[in-house]
Amino acid sequence: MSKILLISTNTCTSPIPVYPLGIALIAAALKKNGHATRQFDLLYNQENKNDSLGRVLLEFAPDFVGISVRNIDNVDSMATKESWYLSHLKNLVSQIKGVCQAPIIIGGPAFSIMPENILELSNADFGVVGEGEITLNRLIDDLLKNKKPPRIIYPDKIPMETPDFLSPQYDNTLVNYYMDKSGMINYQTKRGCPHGCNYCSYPLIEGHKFRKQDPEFVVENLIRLKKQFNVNKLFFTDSVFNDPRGDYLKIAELMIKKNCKMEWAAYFRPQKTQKSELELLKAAGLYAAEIGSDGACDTTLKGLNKNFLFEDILAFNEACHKTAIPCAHFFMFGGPGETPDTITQSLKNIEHLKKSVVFIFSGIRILPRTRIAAIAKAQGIIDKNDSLLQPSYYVSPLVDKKIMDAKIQAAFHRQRGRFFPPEKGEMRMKALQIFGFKGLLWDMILNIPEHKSKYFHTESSCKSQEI
Ligand code: B12
Ligand code: SF4
Repeated sequence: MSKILLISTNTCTSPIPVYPLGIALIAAALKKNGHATRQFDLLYNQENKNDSLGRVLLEFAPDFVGISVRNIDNVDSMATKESWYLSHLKNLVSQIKGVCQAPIIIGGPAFSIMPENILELSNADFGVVGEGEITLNRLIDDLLKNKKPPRIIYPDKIPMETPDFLSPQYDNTLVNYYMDKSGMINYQTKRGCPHGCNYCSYPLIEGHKFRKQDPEFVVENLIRLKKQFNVNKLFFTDSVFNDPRGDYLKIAELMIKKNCKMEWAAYFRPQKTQKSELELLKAAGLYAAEIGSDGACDTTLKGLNKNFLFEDILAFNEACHKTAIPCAHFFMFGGPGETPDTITQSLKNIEHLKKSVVFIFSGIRILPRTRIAAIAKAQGIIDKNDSLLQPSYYVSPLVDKKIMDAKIQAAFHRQRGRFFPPEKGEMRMKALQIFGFKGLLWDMILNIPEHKSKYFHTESSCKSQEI
């Protein structure tokens, strides 16, 4: 048995602080292989100084240290605050090396997007790309047997499938902390995404095929979260919750059957979804839907390879409206095919999205190994040797970014629930947090009468009466 310290480096709190689910799953996988783990969260630690990393390293004396890196930057070309999250990584690794000699292994979604560069930047000893449950265990076994594994371990040709999935080893202190800070914990019901949107890194992190957990297993874990940790609000972190085959409905049905009584939110793809399906999801606790609309007219949707039309976005919005499910659309302006005309068209189209919140990003963060990176290279927007570690944004050569931004800003001026630049939305959410509200928070802006907490009174719903 070895001792492994797992460190989550994510200290970003915008739009909400996010429970470090990656290390909870890695901890479960290591435990299954007979190892002892300790989870250390840098965000929690920033506020609760009683447990310094140095002291934990000395007391726990790990044989291996695992570092989880979630974000590279905040993908916002208009950010005015510090928005690159890797600057402290090298320091962290050298601090650990100063205190202990355990090999340092790095992983996580950000790492998986640019493994070579982040390994070099951090000076960690090894890196694991993609899901780490099986590969990290194998790497540790190899190191214990004095084998000489490669510095970067790439995902297995055969990824984890349904029976391999584990229950996350949620940490009690961290669950309490995140319930207090953001009012929710997260759970992943499936991995992968078969859709081929041309800017998206998700299939690179999790693979190109949905790999789903058994609904019974999902709901068992949710009930455990509720019983053991008193969690009543969740975010399903799946790339796309509504898979085209409709397996997500089985989870909802089972949540109702097993009387799960939890509120939850998730990412949805605006594909044909019946009102009856949304009613089922709502009955199962869906309180807010985040919609990956991305393009606001057919030309830009095509440019992003979304494979749906603006009428699908409208129909999904309408179905959410009819079922009183608050929904938020996320759009990116400036993608391939954007022109002054498509900007005008898109802004007009967005006006039709009644009873919804809209967040707009200007330009698209170019990530390596995506199709948009190839387009950007071909169009001379980025240099072919650009590592993309520092953010570069795709903006269609057919538009002037300044004029585009000004046009969006003018269209959204003083409009309720329309957020541009993204920091405007963040400020609004932070203001709500200051008043003690918790959850995604944008859903509260909509003021949908039927949208109230069905199952319990959260601190936020009580406080809302005080304001
Ligand atoms: C769900 C999600 C959100 C939700 C989270 C809700 C919630 N309560 O959890 C919301 C909408 C809030 C959100 C916000 C943001 N997100 Co986000 N999000 C995701 C998403 C889809 C899933 C992340 C997740 O939870 N996965 C499930 C867990 C279990 O997987 P995992 O952490 O990857 O862990 C596995 C492996 O990585 C590995 N692993 C993890 N740690 C370690 C450690 C070691 C040692 C090893 C060996 C392996 C290992 O093994 C784990 C198990 O297999 C990813 C995309 C994706 N598909 O990964 C983007 C993603 C992580 N987000 C991203 C970004 C940028 C953001 C924001 C900054 C966007 C913004 N401007 O608001 C914010 C930051 C929020 C914050 N406070 O950190 C980027 C990060 C990379 C980048 N480009 O910088 C991603 C990758 C998407 C992208 N654009 O490419 N996000
Ligand atoms: S944007 Fe969404 S639907 Fe498209 S590939 Fe990425 S995760 Fe899949």
